[in-house]
Amino acid sequence: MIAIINRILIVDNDTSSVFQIGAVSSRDETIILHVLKKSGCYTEKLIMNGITRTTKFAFPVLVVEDNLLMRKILEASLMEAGYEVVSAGNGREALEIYGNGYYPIIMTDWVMPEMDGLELCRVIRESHSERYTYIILLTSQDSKTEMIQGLEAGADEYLVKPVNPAELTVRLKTARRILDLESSLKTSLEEIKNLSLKDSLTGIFNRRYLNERLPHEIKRAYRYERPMSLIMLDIDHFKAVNDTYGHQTGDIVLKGCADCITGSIRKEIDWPARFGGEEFVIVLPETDLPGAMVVAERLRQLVAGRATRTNGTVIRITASLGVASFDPEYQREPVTAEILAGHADKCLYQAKNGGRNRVIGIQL
Ligand code: GH3
Ligand code: MG
Ligand code: MG
Ligand code: MG
Repeated sequence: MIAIINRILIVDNDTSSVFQIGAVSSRDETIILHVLKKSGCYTEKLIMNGITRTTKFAFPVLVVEDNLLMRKILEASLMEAGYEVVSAGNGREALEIYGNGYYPIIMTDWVMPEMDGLELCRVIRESHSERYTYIILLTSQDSKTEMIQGLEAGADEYLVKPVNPAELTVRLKTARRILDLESSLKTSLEEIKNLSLKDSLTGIFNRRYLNERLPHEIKRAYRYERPMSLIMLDIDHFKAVNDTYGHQTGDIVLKGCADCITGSIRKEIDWPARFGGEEFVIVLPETDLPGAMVVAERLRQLVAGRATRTNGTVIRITASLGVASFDPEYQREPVTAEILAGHADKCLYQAKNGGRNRVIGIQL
């Protein structure tokens, strides 16, 4: 396949390699990220205004072998194939190296002093590390019993010594294929998990996430003896918005309100969630009542000040807010997620009864 993107020619018909092409263009400069995955290395090309910068990344392999000569031969074959090699003389040394960085592929000898290959396999599998490590076990005998023992210990593959360089290359290709599959599966699972914790209309966290995370946030406040607050926001007379303009327009207004909340809080620290219907919760770690009241009042003004324009009409809404705060240092009764949310809800109810479009707060 030949494609021309902004006068830069990309040729992609090499069946032995996988191309990943990402192109971003701006007005008068062209940036093309061109990643080529070969057997042992990644090549990244950044092309900007006709100037090409190429960066080569080698794929790391941890080689564990006590025999120096064997180790040197393996290292040479792997480097020849384009891999970056880090070596260890036994299982214990390998674990130290493994503990300081992620190695997607480990190629280990079986018989070694201090810790042998089987034990190394077991320890790595028991560590339940977040990312998968593909383990190739090197054996000196081609016996079924040894092979089964190795695979049972957690190895993915075994190679009989002396290792044939061509076989080594194809085994590593298999390892890369499995690792690629594992990583794309993980990405998909993360995406699914994210989707299950986010509200589809507003894009912010849902009630399920709130229920899961709020108790942890409270525990954290107790552990570090830091104040914490929770705001509950409910749009005033929202039923009337739906009744007057239709449910679809109501959805647009709701989404706008969520955006308004997200845009007005401290990113990475505070987090909002859709509690249900037209109610939102904002969790404010490290925030005492006066601080939370400032945030809530600013939010009230922002919601009241914004206008949604659809089909030639301008829709304005207001919201009522309840705030509940606690400080572990002065807290007599232990606070739970239900207690904190319950108090914020009571304040919200008072704000509604007091005429709406207002903030009421309580120190627990
Ligand atoms: P109040 O000031 O007392 O809170 O009055 P309200 O009308 O906002 O409260 P009420 O609980 O009577 O009505 C809430 C409305 O929110 C009714 C429901 O149809 C609407 N609503 C809930 N979820 C959604 C949604 O996802 N989209 C839209 N468009 N409306 C929703
Ligand atoms: Mg050995
Ligand atoms: Mg309401
Ligand atoms: Mg409501």
